[in-house]
Amino acid sequence: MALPEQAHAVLGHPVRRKEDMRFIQGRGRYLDDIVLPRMAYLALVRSPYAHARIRSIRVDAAKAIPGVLAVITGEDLEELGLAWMPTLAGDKQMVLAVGKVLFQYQEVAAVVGETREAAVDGAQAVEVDYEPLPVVVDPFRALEPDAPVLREDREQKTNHIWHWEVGDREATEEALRRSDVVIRERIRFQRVHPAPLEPCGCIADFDRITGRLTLYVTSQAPHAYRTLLALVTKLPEHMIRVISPDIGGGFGNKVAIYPGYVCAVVASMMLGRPVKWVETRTENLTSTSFARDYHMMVELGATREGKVTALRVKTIADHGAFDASANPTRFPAGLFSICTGSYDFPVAFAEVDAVYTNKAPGGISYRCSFRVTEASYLIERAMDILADELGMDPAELRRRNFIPPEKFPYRSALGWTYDSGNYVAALDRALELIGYEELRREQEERRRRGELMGIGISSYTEIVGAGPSHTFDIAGLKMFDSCEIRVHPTGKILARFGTRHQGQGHETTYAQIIAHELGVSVEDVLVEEGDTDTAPYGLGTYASRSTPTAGAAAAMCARRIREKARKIAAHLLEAAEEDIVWEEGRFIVRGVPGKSVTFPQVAFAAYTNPPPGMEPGLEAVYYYDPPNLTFPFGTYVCVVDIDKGTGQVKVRRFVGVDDCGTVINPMIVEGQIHGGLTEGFAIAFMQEIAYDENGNCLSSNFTEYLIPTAVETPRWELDRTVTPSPHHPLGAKGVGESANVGSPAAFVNAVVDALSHLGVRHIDMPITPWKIWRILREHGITE
Ligand code: PCD
Repeated sequence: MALPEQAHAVLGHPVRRKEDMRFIQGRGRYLDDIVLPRMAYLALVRSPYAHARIRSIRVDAAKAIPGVLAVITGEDLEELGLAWMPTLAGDKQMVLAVGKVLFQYQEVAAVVGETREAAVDGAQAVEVDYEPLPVVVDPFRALEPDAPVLREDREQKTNHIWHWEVGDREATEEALRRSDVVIRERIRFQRVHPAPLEPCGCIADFDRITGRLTLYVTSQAPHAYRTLLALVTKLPEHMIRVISPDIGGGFGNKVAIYPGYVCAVVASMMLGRPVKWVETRTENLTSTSFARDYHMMVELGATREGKVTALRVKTIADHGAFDASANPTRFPAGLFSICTGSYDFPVAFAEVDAVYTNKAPGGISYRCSFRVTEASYLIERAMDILADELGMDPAELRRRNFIPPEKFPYRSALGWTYDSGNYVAALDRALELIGYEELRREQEERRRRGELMGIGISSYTEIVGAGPSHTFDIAGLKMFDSCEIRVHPTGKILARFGTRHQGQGHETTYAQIIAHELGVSVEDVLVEEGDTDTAPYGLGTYASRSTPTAGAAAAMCARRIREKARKIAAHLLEAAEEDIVWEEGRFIVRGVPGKSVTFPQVAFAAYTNPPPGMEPGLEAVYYYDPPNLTFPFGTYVCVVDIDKGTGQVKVRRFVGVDDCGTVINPMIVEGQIHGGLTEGFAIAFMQEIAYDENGNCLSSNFTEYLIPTAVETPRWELDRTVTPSPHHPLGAKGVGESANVGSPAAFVNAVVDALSHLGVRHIDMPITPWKIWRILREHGITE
């Protein structure tokens, strides 16, 4: 029997995305496409104030509006014990405001209507009497002893949330004292927000007869939602079914549980009808999880020859009104301790203090494995500042300090064991592609002519793929992931996972892994995710963990299937099991040419002719707990030209060399990097969730919070190196977030490089033309 053509060539090939058949034909089934019989709609009343006491809420006028079915306030939820809910960070958050509001756009009441219009009209008719309170938007001000205490619900009467530190404080201070050179800089990673095409939403469908709750929800982690809902609502977990339908982008925005979901569940239980809540773009930008907002003070020591000696970082983390980040329990500041980056630091010390302010809650990981982006930006910026201080080429400084390839597995000063890396190779390839030497010559020449051109490098290292479960959990749930494979008698396969893609292409890449392991074609494998009734338990898709965890589970599960298949093959080939070898996607008898069976033949036998005594069928499930995280890396090089008249920065070229170990699908990986670079570009030059001094959000829609279009977006020139992960069954590392993590520093380094001869050392993002124009004016370059 001839083998399917793709069988041996699936892994590492640009297999077209199976899911695109429905996506590009408008046949995706997103949350708002789902319409259930008798479905009602929910809208939220939100606070216009950033800090105010609630004197009263009057709902009569709202209830009188035709089509309004119910109005729910914080007091109603209090009776159910649901006015507050736990956050994934171990804090608690108001579902609907009780007593006071803590940020503009906070959820104050929920109105359910027959139609979306009725719900919105009802929400507008709810009358809330507010007494404004003093507002704190600056986290430094929030820490002052006389600052108003925002969270009166807490025992601790300050705005300080927690302190976290790692590393050797004394040794680091000592090393800094002894260093020839120490650079110090205050670096801010501004507040930003993911902008998925589809905002967040849900349909809660409580069936009063069966007592079952079905929650359709835009969730990156459906199983975690089910368990947490069971714990919070006290509904038995088997009576809850969470379904994540097609999701139009997640980017970390769809990990947390939002007040709207809880309100929809309560409303559905009250009314005995399905209730849909879908937020607007403004609601998304102003109230769901923001990202970053780190104020970092960095000190980096070095010898005069440019060998780094110590790194110390002190960070103030602005969490807004509630700490609603989604970090592993042991790591309140996420994986920020990867801040030593790609460099061989003998000692380091990092500390983070988290603070409440009158801003939207969160602190989530927007395309970032738990605060890796902040860490990577910090170290890549600091290395450039050091190079400037030493008068050394930034590429040369990096080269001198990289962890050398022979030192892997490498234990970092802050305690991580990096699995594998070859940083020099990625840097060299990137410099070669961009023509670095030539560009430096050109820059000198242009400077002589008074033109502004800069080259920026970022040699990032990430840490992705949490677990291992002994160190990683979210809200107590251990971080591993799973795969279940069912082989049907004709050899066709249904595979289910605990993860949930949001556009990443799992339906294709997981199929590639299984096809590779079992010698079948990609078309023969159907991948399903997102339904807690059918999928094995897993912690979901974020932090670039799917390939490192569920991807590994897919390979291990397929190998488990293959072990049973080998026994069946031995039976079919009338040979001893030891003599059966798996070669090029079929079982052959060692030393007997021509005697072989294919996987589908074995599958058929599993149901029609199993060996005597063997349990029939061919199914397996595998829970994969990774032994370590994976550490992807790469080098980005960016060339910019600055227009002296307008301050406009033009990205002339951008080269990216990424290394995510073994690549499963190069086309998908390239797409991931394009997306991440475009986001990094937007963060560097365009985006900030900003507030005025009264806590009014100044970035509540896409005319203020800018999204780059094809017109602004530079052309990305990509290449890769391949340094497999030694502990992943396929050698693969995560890649989904790499470009967002690594690129902001490349852009900023390029701009600062263009201006460094003027004495400019650092510019905080977003680097708008206005900022640059002002700098140029200060230096008398522009009128
Ligand atoms: N891959 C391959 N190879 C390798 C790796 C990887 O091929 N080596 C591929 C896979 O399979 C898939 C992808 O690629 O498909 C990705 O992967 P990963 O890295 O593993 O990751 P995941 O887990 O899957 O995912 C996640 C990510 C994240 S995290 C984010 S943000 C973003 C990214 O992903 N998001 C998104 N990307 C994306 N895309 C899209 N389209 N959409 C979206 O939403 Mo977070 O934490 O959540 O923040």
